[in-house]
Amino acid sequence: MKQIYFNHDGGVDDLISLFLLLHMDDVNLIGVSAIGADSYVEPAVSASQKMINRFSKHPIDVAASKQRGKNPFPKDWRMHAFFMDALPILNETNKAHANLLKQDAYQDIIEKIRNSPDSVTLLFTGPLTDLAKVVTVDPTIVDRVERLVWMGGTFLDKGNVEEPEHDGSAEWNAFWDPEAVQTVFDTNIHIDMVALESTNRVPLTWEVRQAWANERHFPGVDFLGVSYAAVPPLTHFQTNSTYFLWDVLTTAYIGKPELVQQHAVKANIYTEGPSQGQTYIDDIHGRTVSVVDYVERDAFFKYITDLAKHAK
Ligand code: AGV
Ligand code: CA
Repeated sequence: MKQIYFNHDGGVDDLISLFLLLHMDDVNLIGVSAIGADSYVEPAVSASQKMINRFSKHPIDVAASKQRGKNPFPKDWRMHAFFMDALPILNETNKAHANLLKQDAYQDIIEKIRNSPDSVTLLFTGPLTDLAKVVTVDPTIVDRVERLVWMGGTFLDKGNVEEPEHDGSAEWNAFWDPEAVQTVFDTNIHIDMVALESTNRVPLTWEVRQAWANERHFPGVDFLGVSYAAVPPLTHFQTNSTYFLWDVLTTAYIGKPELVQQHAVKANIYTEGPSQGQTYIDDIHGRTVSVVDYVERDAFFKYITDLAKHAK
């Protein structure tokens, strides 16, 4: 059993990641927290609780983060968490399995890692702000961390940030809080970075929507289709709002690592100026990260759709 702690930021693919994690056989989900980065924190936390109440076999409490980033996400994207929180499938009457914790997310992460008998894999599908706080408050915690699996960063020329005063080279989770990435890079935690190199291979397309529609008699597949109906697909060409299955790929990598390929690089990050949030190769001062740079696209979509079919 893999011991997983999941920290996310409330987007559609973050919440679908939680849904899929709850249906993986060899995963023991020891904790969940949400940060109001690509979402507002209240609906992100509330939807997480409802997801656990609806689909988890055992209780898991949820912590909210009070941390703030440097470069805010567009409001339109942050609104998706309200849509997810309102979905009927998450609002049936269920046993209350997931309490809202009083402590801040970083305190919950420290406590859950400390109390785990085995070392813990950290799954982060938003900015690294809470983890940076964890390692700053308690630097010895890294000895109990198996590794970090993070959706973030890219070494491609083009990232996915299109904002005034920025050159477009960064990925959003890194851009929201570049200093946090630097703080985490400065530890010796093993990092698997699910970068845009691999997530660019899994856009939401009409073909994917249609495949889910065709199998909507499975409640879990219908849930995928309804959730992703909130976001724009790739039709003719990629735009700033085209949606990819960024976090779902990152989560699928936990459950089925054979889906991807990766290679090691020495990485660094710019924390200031027009390239802030850009991760870059730095053979002299960089730290080693394993970049997930390829995914078997069809096998990936089959894997997540099959997992969703297990939902009851
Ligand atoms: O950069 C990808 C990250 C992922 O964690 N997020 C969305 C995923 O949850 C930010 C993001 C980039 N482009 C977006 C994003 C878009 N077009 N819509 C919403 N979020
Ligand atoms: Ca996210």
